Amino acid sequence: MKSMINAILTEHSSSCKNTGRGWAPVNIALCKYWGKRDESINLPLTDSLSISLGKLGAQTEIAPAGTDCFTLNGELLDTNAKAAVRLRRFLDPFRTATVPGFELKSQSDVPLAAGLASSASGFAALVMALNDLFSWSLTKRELSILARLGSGSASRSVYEGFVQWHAGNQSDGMDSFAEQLPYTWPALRVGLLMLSSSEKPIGSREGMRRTTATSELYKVWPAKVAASMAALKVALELHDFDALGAAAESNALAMHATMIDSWPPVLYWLPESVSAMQKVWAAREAGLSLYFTMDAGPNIKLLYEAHNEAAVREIFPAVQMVLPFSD
Ligand code: 2P0
Repeated sequence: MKSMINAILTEHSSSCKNTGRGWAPVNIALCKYWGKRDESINLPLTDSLSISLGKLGAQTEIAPAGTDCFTLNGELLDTNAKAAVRLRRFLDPFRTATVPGFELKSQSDVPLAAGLASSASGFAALVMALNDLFSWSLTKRELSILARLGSGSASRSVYEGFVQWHAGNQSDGMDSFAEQLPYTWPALRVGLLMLSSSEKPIGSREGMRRTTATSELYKVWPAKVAASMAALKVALELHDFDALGAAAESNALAMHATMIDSWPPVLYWLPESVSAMQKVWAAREAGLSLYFTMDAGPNIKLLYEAHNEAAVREIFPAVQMVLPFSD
């Protein structure tokens, strides 16, 4: 990991300011990242495609310090907390003789570890804050690669709008980065259904490991991703919402099928998740253009367009509506 970071940073001059700041959006995958070809530097087995959630994200401030001190959402992290260990490891390659530690404060708009991509916006915001602190002036592509080292999906949170993460095939990971796709969809809405905000029982890393190691169904996952990516690109090109929603929902269900096919089984759904899915399907039967996607957690993300907001709220009164293309 260190050599990869050096390869990027040797291209840029560095000087340390008093404070660095960064902000990055949450992203939701319409074609999922599930499975790694190299765990140590988060290299995925397949491409993925996401939508960033407008103003919903993470704000991070970082300053040089003698020893590390991390505050997440106003709470000081215990040194041994899982998140602290992960942050410390991520920050290790960036320490110098004059900057041995970091004081980090991060504020996230979504609950941590609830399957709402908090690590994606968190690590992307952190990399942006480091870029500001050390005045590196990194390109978006370089920021995406560094964010990926913290959390795979963070590679996509460096951008707004629709984003494709190229899996790449080099072993050094220098061709595995995300790029913004040239499409906008102002009427697109993402509806967050928070069914549980407790920490998920199996983290994504372990879930992916188990799926790739034991699921027979996972063998056809790369073909599913290829089909989903092609369908999503056509839907974006034609601005066809039903095609977009169907491709996203089908991709999410296929990912969950591979999880359920793992041994021991990985099931993130709660009874409330299934009940919400059934409501979506019933609404669709009745003619409403409403779809969903789900990640490594029980929460549901609804996909619909602005003109259907009232109808969606009638079915799901607690929905939190997000405008991915708000300005
Ligand atoms: C995604 N997920 O594409 C998929 C769908 C969850 C399900 O990216 O181990 O937190 O840090 O690379 O990025 C969650 O995985 O995993 C994720 P790591 P990450 O959004």
